Amino acid sequence: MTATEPSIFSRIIAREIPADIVAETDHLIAFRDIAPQAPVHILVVPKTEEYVTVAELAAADPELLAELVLFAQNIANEHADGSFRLVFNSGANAGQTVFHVHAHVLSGKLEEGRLG
Ligand code: DGP
Repeated sequence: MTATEPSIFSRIIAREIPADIVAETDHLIAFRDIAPQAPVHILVVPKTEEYVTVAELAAADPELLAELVLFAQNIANEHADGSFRLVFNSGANAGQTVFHVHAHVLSGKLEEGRLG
């Protein structure tokens, strides 16, 4: 039991709030972003909310990070033509708004001025 509230993504993982879930493994979940910035915009999220940034995840559990990248590729194969951008916003000044590490899987043309 932690002192802090579960993240919004933990609440999606627990099915406490709805989301368009497209894939799930023992360690990861993927669901469509609520505010898509590309024709395919899916978030890949470790089920643990122990890590806030991708660097923390890389340092603590590189195998899980590798699993996340391969899972993202599978999602891009299934939902697009296999090409994709993988974006991790790290820190509030970089646009991170949910402090539970997650990757944006983006495919197709991005909206003007968003995410790069
Ligand atoms: P970031 O800015 O990198 O922290 O991205 C957080 C993303 O999460 C943002 O693109 C919007 C998305 N998001 C926030 N709340 C929800 C939610 O309740 N459901 C879904 N599907 N996406 C959410």
